[in-house]
Amino acid sequence: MLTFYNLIHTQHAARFEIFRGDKVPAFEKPERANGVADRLLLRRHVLRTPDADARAVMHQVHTPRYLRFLQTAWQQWVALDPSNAEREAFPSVWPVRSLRSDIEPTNFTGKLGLYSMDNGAPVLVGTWDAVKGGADAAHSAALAVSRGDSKAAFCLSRPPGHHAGADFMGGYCFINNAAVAAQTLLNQGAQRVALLDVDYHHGNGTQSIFYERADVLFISIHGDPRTEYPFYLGHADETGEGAGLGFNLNLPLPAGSSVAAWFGALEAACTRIAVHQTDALVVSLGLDTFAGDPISSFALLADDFTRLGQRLAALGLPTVFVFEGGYATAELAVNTVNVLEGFDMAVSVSV
Ligand code: OKP
Ligand code: ZN
Repeated sequence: MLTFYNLIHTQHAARFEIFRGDKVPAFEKPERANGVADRLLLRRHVLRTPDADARAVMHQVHTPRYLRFLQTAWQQWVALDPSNAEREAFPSVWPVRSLRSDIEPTNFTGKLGLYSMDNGAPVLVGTWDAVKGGADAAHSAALAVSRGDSKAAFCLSRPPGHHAGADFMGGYCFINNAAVAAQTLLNQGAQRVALLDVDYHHGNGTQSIFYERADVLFISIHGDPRTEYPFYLGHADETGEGAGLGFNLNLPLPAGSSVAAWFGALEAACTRIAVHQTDALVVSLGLDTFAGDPISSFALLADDFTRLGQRLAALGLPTVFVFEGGYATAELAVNTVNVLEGFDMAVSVSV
């Protein structure tokens, strides 16, 4: 599997998050991607440094005001008080229903809340560089697949991206790398892209970016939002709007669902992708469906990830894998590489 590795992901490393009212060590940490990179090298996969600038594509999936804010947020935070350089910027107030989000406040706290969906994505000194590097990696992977350099490519970066919408961050995410990859495939000539999100959590950001578009079919298998994060999106009745009607498919499963139930949903997803006459596939590859994940409640085991890769390869599509969640750090590398090697294995058998 050809991997584009964002080496500067380490520049975003939140010290903590708020969990059940306590400050706890952040689940989303550099060791996650480091471990995957180490295992890819051990297994003799090729790791490339991203070589393309995603700036223009980022503007196709995010708003100008959001990108402008994110790029300068840290400088604004430190300008408030030089001692803020030692602090991470967490939002504390949000424009919920009846409050306005059309006017950008001048106050930093006002802006940070406007552009956040929760308190799970603190801005740090290296956040912009890390997430820009992630977008470059996703863009580079999609370009490589478009050029036919490789049947499939893997964007290895963190923090993840699928909760980030056109103009907001949240749930550890800032820039929607999977949306960048899908947009790049379209820009390079694909007519129809399918974006399959297999992370435990619904990809609300990705869904919202493409909700009114027919060129990207979004499909997600995830924990039922009635009980699982992100709670406010991901229900089965969300089928798209306007031109996008019929191009959004949510397959929520109850927390605690069996492996068989999960693969049943995967089959439904693959059937929908097959009838879509898809030119290319993006996979939001979250590994938090693993039975041992500390913040999720599905039951997949190491071999199930191999089977997932094999099933995706059977679709026969140029494919870009984009790394998302997965917090059982000790097992994460094996599970991730199992998906990629399951895919490679099935592709080499079919040619
Ligand atoms: C990201 B991904 C605030 C954070 C609440 C957020 C979970 C984000 C999961 N303490 N938890 O989809 O794996
Ligand atoms: Zn997740």
